[in-house]
Amino acid sequence: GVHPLHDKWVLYYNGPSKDKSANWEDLVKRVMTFDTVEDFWGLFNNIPRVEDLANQSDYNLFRDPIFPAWEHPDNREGGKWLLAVSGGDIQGLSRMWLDSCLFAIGEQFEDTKEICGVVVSVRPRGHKLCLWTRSALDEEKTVALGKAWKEALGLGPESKIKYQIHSSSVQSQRSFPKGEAYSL
Ligand code: M7G
Repeated sequence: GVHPLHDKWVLYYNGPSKDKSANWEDLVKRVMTFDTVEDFWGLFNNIPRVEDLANQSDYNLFRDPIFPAWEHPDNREGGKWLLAVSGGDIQGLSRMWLDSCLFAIGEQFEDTKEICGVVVSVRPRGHKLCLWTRSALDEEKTVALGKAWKEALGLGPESKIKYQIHSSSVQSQRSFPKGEAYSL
């Protein structure tokens, strides 16, 4: 049988660009939309694994119709939980990317619409895994989500995650500005 998901999800990819004048948004390519568990696995098993991506690549999995940009209406009041993963641990990054995808599409979390998407960024100088959430100023919801995500990733108290508000990224035009709103 087919196992429907609660929502439609869209996978986007953006890779390294030689064209420095290119608009960031234009580099973000829609790969596929799906709304069943089976189509998720079909997609996942047929695209390059995180281990095989070129440096500077990102996969973004977002709830339709949210575009993975700070400026999108569903992200404008949101932010992201960030887990830094050491450059040498590409296997760990790959496993936690899958766990994060399943965490998002599985809708295990009771306040499920709070999750906008998940992003993996392959950066050999320091990989990043992010959970984008909708309501940055709602500390209770945001912290509860961060805890649930850490648990889904099997992270212990020694692993720290920090939360950054998208409006600071808009202001600084940087994905990872200094400072954080919350940490866990
Ligand atoms: P990144 O690849 O997320 O960070 O963003 P990193 O290179 O530090 O690993 C690189 C650049 O892409 C940013 O400095 C922005 O110029 C642009 N960029 C990334 N994101 C996620 C956005 C976004 O949501 N909106 C806009 N306008 N630019 C972005």
